[in-house]
Amino acid sequence: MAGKFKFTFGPWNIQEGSDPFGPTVRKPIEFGKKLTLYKKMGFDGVQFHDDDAVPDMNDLTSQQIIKKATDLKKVLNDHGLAAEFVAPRLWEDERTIDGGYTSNDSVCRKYAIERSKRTIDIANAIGTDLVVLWLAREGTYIREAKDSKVATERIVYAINQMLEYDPKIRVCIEPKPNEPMDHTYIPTAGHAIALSLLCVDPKRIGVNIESAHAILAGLDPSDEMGFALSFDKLWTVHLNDQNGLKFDQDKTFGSVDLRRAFNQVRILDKHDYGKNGEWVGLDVKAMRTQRDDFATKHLSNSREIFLKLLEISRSLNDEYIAKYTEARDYEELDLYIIKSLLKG
Ligand code: XLS
Ligand code: MG
Repeated sequence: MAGKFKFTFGPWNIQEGSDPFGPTVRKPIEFGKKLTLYKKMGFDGVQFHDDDAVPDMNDLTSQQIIKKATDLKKVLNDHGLAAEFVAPRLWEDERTIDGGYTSNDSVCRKYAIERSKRTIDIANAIGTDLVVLWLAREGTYIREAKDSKVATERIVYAINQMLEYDPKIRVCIEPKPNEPMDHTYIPTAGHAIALSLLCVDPKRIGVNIESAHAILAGLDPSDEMGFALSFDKLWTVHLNDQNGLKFDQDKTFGSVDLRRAFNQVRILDKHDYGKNGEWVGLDVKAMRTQRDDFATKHLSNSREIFLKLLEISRSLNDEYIAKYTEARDYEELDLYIIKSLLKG
């Protein structure tokens, strides 16, 4: 019997609806209020960017950052919530305009590494050993601007600095092929795992598969998950959905392609994802049209859809599946899966 899944999301998943073409359309919800919503919606863990945990951290000393993060840990405890991971937000500062670890400016690269060390301090203070790296601007708009071999070496160097800074910290790469960049250097799970082999302690590097990011790379998210699982490197997931090759939509899980969502749930369940404490993260965004009073439904609905698909997956008759695959009758298998999804 597969384990019971536990769910997380980040405070950025409840947002005010701004997009590149228009301002916010909903009132901000303060962080403390967001924390009260987690348990009500069936979520037990919180994912953080470093400055979600400690706002304005660039204006604080390391000691002040640790103190604020330690205070946050008490607040999380009061709400019965655990911190899943912390991710350095390396895409908003003026020193990361050209990327963080791969910037062409050595002063900016140094900033990115120092900032990542503060992220590790925050992770330790709020009780998690996991740091997620979404390598947002580690790429180029034009090929000639950066050298991809040097860029890869610079990412390895930065990760090594983090691994050496803290011998217990684990680093989890969240691949994405594009946006905000034209192309990024670590677009898939395969790239992330290959990169880990160049680092000083490959065992402490894993992968966070985000459904939409895999789809943008032209891949099936469940295959990306299976690949990472076969290396024991699937340490967290960011489930959502994506309608074709366009900007990163972060749609409600299963809302575009139910079968694709089903296969993600199935591969996780089949291989006991969660047995080492891994969480199911839902990196989803409310539609801009959603009113203030129901702007969290994308989260509770995504969780509900996950659990419904789990039920369907567990109800499948393995004998039928074995029979159809042995006979190489994939048409019949296809129909069986479609009918099961329709019934569910
Ligand atoms: C962006 C990512 C980002 C990371 C955490 O697509 O979802 O928010 O998950 O840094
Ligand atoms: Mg994500």
